Amino acid sequence: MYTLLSGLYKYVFQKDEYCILILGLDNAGKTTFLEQTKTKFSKNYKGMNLSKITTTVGLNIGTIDVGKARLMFWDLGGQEELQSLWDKYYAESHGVIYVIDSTDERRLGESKNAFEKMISSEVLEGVPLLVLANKQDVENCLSVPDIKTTFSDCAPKIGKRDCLVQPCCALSGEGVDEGIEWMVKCVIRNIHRPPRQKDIT
Ligand SMILES: Nc1nc2c(ncn2[C@@H]2O[C@H](COP(=O)(O)OP(=O)(O)OP(=O)(O)O)[C@@H](O)[C@H]2O)c(=O)[nH]1
Ligand SMILES: [Mg+2]
Repeated sequence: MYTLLSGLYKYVFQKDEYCILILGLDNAGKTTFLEQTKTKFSKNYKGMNLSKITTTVGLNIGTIDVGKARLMFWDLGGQEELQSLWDKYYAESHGVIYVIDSTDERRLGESKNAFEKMISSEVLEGVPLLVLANKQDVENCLSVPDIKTTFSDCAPKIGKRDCLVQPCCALSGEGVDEGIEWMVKCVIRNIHRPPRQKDIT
């Protein structure tokens, strides 16, 4: 009877945990996106003032529950010297959210290079990629087709991975729910796929 009840309890309440990395150049809006996500998806979370967010030097973490999935976010600093730390987290991650500042055409090539380097890592093979075209509230910003054109030569490296380019405004929250729901769907589906290369010993 105890086993039956504990099994039932686990079935109803136990969450499957997934680690999601939030990457992108400095000033892209990663920490703002994380705070907005926590505010939207956690009932009792009293969000911080988004305008008070400053550049990330280490990492920020956050957890949300979406249905039976628990997403644990690692938001890493995007400054050039901090990008060398990104790959230390790849092996643990089930998904990557890559944030782009759509108002910064000048640094779009730099952002593409950092993205390309990241997806070239074998450890991330098969991991879903959510690319956020952030700051869509700003007039004359780059559109999703503009960004897709610049990133188009990454397609062979993306390969068969799930990949979505989602327009978003981390400040207002627009596009955040769509992005998170897509990621949840992908990581759950991925769990039922054959193991990634790194898992084969
Ligand atoms: N207009 C606009 N500004 C945004 C948006 N999202 C973030 N910002 C602003 O962009 C700046 C950088 O945001 P952060 O969240 O600190 O960026 P980050 O990617 O975490 O930067 P690092 O921690 O340095 O890697 C801040 O001034 C934010 O208010 C957005 O959707 N629209
Ligand atoms: Mg930050």
